[in-house]
Amino acid sequence: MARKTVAAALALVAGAAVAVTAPTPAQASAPGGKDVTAVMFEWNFASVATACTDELGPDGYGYVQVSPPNEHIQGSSWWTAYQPVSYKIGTKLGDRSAFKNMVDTCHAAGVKVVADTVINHMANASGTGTAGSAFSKYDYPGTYSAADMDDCRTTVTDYTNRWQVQHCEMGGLPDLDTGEEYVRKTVAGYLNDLLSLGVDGFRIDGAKHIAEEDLADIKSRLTNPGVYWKQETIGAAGEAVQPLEFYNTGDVQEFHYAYDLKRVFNNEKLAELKNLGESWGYVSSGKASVFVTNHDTERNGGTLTYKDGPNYTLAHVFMLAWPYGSPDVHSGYEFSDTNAGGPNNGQVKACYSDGWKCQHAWDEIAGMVGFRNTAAGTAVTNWWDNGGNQIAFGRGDKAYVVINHEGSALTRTFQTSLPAGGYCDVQSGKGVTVNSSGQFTATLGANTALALHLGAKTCGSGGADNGGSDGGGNTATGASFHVDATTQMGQNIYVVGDNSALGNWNTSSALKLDPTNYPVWKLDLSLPAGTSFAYKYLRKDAGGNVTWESGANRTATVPSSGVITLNDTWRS
Ligand code: ARE
Repeated sequence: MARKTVAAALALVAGAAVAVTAPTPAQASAPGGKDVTAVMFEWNFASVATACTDELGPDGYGYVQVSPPNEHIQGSSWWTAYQPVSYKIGTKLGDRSAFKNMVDTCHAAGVKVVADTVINHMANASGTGTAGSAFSKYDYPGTYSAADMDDCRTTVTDYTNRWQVQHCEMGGLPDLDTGEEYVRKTVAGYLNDLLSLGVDGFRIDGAKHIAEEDLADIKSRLTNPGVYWKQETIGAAGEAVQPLEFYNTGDVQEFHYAYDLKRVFNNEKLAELKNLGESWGYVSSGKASVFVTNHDTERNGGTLTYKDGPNYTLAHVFMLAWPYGSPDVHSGYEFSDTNAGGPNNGQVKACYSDGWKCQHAWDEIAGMVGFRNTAAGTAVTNWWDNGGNQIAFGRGDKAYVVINHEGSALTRTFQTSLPAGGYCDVQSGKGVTVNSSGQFTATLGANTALALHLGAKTCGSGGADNGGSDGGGNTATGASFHVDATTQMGQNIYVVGDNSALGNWNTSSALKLDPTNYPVWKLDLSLPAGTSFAYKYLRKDAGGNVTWESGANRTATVPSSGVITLNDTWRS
């Protein structure tokens, strides 16, 4: 199916008189050794800044992408952000100084900033924008007037018609005449303003609705014409405008990758993923921006969403482990109404509160960002599959991942190319030992993964679990801690107790619990059968300040076989 798509695309490109554009430095794939972008959809700028410091920087994300920062129509729906009124920086997400502070804070945390930019069209409405500018349809005083709009004033209906796609109104939104000098200059002025604030890259919204030569002209006017540039070109089969045309200006979002991950994870076999990439008809890897879901497709059913449970989580593990394209991790919020904007006007008081999903911080996803950075530049090695939904592969001699997407456990000795030694499985936080032949034996529960890389040799104090290094990722006997505890942004819950595995009451050796199922924090710890122990939970803030829960020490005893499950509630 995908192969036919590209054949059709190539035929169309060959047949159409594709305009030859001015040479512009093309930025191939997210530059720098760290190519994962966290897309903080509808997060306000102050909350993005905090996330850069607390999570995105430490986890190794190279980029953060923010929702459109320019003035747009007012309203509670998220899509108001896609109806520009002016290019002033000012929305419910924050003003110019909040934006600048966010860029500076993210840079200090080692994270570059991509802005979602809406430059194809203006607002289909009248009123006052989010920064106080009065406007009406086709007239945006101080920015554009009716003369700057394209001549076609009807909605795009026929996507096989190039002229219509690039000159008429997408969804009824007044289309800017980007062939015009004043419009090109004004759009470039906006992008240069963002560059002056320190922005490192742009997602070009609706790129396929703009002629590539117009984009190339605009890009050539930038103070940094080599800026990272990621275009929403989509590439639907049979359409006139296809992603390949946009290579000259930058990267293109490969939507088929996300559609195919949904199909394979929901209905087919992971073993098929063995050659996922250009041979599936995709754009070339160095030009591809990929994702499991984005803000449109999580609402229109095109891709997996957070509602798909382990299929969604494991698809992220695969995407981050697999060397194709530059991945975006969409971090959004729960919704039942597809129009609903971000909770609290974009303020994230704490991850996993008020509906914020914080996918970027899920252990299974965040742990794979370090894996990807370590594996950068290496090829797939040691592929194994069971012909069904269990796969494993290495990345050179740097990393190795196993994904068990069957409904039952997988126990196996895996052959890697990793150097012998101890590793931390960044999925479970448990220790794994690779022997001198590059092998390790492990048991993975149904719908779980295991991932090892040279950058995570030990499960350190920041890891999810410091316990049992049993060489196989198994917890034969031990304790499963669960504590219901509410926290603020930057705070984490730890457990500490009266034996060495539990840190001997030393708060700096306390074990961090996993908030994936917030407000319930969880940790599985290997302990010898029959161990009686005392323990208590504590909270640490971003500065490392410790707050103990109140009351007496808790006690428990590990059974002679299996695990004791402790269901506790934080005592404030
Ligand atoms: C809103 C209302 C509309 C109304 C319009 C104008 O919902 O009912 O007509 O305003 O008054 C987002 C929302 C839209 C919203 C818009 C402006 O999704 O619902 O419209 O903001 O507020 C096409 C484009 C592609 C675009 C998708 C949504 O090619 O570029 O449609 N995606 C981007 C963003 C969107 C955003 C916009 C563009 C607009 O990611 O979030 O819209 O800035 C085939 C084609 C695709 C086509 C698709 C859907 O698959 O191949 O190219 O995508 O159909 O038509």
